[in-house]
Amino acid sequence: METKINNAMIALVQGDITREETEAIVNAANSGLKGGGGVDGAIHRAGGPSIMEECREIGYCSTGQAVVTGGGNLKAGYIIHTVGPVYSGGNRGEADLLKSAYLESLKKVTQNRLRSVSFPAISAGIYGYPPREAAHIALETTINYVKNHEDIELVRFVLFSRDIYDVFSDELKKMI
Ligand code: AR6
Repeated sequence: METKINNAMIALVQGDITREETEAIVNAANSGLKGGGGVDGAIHRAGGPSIMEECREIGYCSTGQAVVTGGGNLKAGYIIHTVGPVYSGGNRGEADLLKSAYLESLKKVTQNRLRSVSFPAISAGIYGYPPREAAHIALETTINYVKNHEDIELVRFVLFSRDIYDVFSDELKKMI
């Protein structure tokens, strides 16, 4: 499904983010930028070794922050690596950290003068964030951002499974 908010199309699709053609894609990384499983593993496998070389040079990214590398062999020219929180019950600042991961990623889009970006469901896999809460934070943060930033024209949420796609579309329908 998709909906227009201010100057931006917000689109939800089921699929593999490594195949996206937006100018940037976001990676759900870890603080050491060392690669791993999930979407992080898929991006490094599909994008080739130049991405890891750049990650090694950058060295570290705190939870809730974001760093940028090139896209290697991917169609996207930029990868925004952000680190979502590990979910441990919900009383350890997880919501603020997840919001910050989306916000800092969106700021990187603006700072690099890009107009389109694709996100995975940050923290909703290995890091264990409850999908519905994760979807709500993802969509609310993005909608608020594009309301104030006309530079962004397209934000795609690329959801890997039907289940997570359905949760995101339920939450988006409630917000529009
Ligand atoms: N395209 C889009 N989404 C994907 C893809 C893909 N190719 N592969 C998985 N997903 P996760 P996290 C979905 O675990 O929870 C890594 O080891 C997945 O189904 O990738 O933030 C990092 O190095 C889920 O819905 O990220 C960190 O150590 C969503 O992407 C840690 O995992 C996020 O799941 C980060 O955990």
